Amino acid sequence: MTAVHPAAATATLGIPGEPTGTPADQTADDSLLRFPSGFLWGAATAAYQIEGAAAEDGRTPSIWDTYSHTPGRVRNGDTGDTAADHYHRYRDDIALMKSLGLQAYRFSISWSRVQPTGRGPAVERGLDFYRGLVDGLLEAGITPVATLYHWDLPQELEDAGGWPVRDTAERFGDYAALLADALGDRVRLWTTLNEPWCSAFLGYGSGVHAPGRTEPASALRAAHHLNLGHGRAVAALRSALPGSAQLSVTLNLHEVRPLSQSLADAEAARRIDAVGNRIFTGPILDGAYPQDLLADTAHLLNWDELVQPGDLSAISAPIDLLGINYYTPTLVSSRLGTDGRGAGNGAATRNDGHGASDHSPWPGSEDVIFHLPPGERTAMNWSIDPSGMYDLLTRMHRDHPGLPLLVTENGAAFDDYVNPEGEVRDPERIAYLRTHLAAIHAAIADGVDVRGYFLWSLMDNFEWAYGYGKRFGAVYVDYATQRRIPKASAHWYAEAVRRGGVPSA
Ligand code: IFM
Repeated sequence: MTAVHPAAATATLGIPGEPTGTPADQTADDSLLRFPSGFLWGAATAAYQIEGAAAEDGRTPSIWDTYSHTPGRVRNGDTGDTAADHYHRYRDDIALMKSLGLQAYRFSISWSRVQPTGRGPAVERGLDFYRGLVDGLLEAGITPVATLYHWDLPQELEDAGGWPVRDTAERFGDYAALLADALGDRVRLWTTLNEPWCSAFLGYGSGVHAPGRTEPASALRAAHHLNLGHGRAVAALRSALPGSAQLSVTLNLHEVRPLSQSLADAEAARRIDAVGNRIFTGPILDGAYPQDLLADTAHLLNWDELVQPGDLSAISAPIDLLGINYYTPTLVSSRLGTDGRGAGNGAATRNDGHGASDHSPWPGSEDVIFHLPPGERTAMNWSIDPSGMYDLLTRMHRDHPGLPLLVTENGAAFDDYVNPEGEVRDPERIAYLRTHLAAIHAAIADGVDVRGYFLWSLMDNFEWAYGYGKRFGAVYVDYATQRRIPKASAHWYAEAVRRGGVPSA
């Protein structure tokens, strides 16, 4: 068992515990929606999106290095080679977080930086970067939240078959053990995977993410091996970390809504819920793949061969928190059994909001049509609907009572710019954050156990296939100079953190 590092022992770790008080208790100021004390207020980033230093200190390429360097894959030919240069500027970035009063920072670890090629011993220089980052956070009084995997598989592991092959899950377990050893004395809150749906279905289904493969069966196989990798990582972390460590996985759960009350549209929603959500919550939280998912995809692969004895008990090892990323709801209808309408309550689209491709990221459910709901959208063309946050949180609480939830990502891209006064005014983002936090507050008031909120993102960064064109940050990054300019939303969020709540209107 790892001993506790002195910096961690003395720091206020802000580990999400039982919230004390409920929003309803705290009505001293009616204009403020006050969150329970102990609610953790943070911001999130991911390694490939901000670090840069792609070839420094022994780091080897990940699938995202390969993908972004492949012409035509990423808008404008952007790559993560330099990104926001966080690898060299992390001390300043910590000071910035401290100045904003952030209580927690969720970051991811680049696998190929700490274990080049994905196998064998760790590289100390790579680990030293994360040790320095975590120590700096602890010294600043900011709780570090480490995500082991945010989509950047070492290229050598992809060359050996990637997530569709079982060995990758075993390698992930080894990698987790190595990190528990290196950082387990100072990081208490761990997330195994970020959004495995994207890794499996955008990476191996529609191909709009690295490694860019378009193989429906491989996408399903990848999903199972990501689940298994999560289970292996939980086992490795549990056996090495102090009992106070808290383990989680982060899912981008889809708040799926049928376009109409028709049976066909309800069936479309069921299918997307199965292959978008329950393919992960089923095995991880309930110890089984849903029967309807198995039936929907039986023509694509033999699940009995894929899922080996012992897999489901490994995958369903208890976790302490479930991380949920929510941005926008998913509105669907069925091509079958309808009148072939295109518009209805919103324009029908091949694009489900995850990037256009001739290949579906929904294996077995290619007949589902996606719709853009009317109303306001972000720069990603994602509809703005905080009711989706409320509905998703209450559903997860209903389906998995007793499991604390953490909103590990939420935020919006807008077309931000620096005005002549040198400021970035982003009232749309402030409205987005306020209404989504109000939705979380309402869920808590209705009994949902939500322990914290991580704004996506701390700063502008490499938005995957969209490159640097989409800005999700609360802090603006001028990529030419790497100057950081807190947007109006950063100041607004700092005030929310300071007051422990958001204005009611
Ligand atoms: O930037 C991404 C992040 O890497 C994962 N969740 C969604 C964000 C916005 O698209």
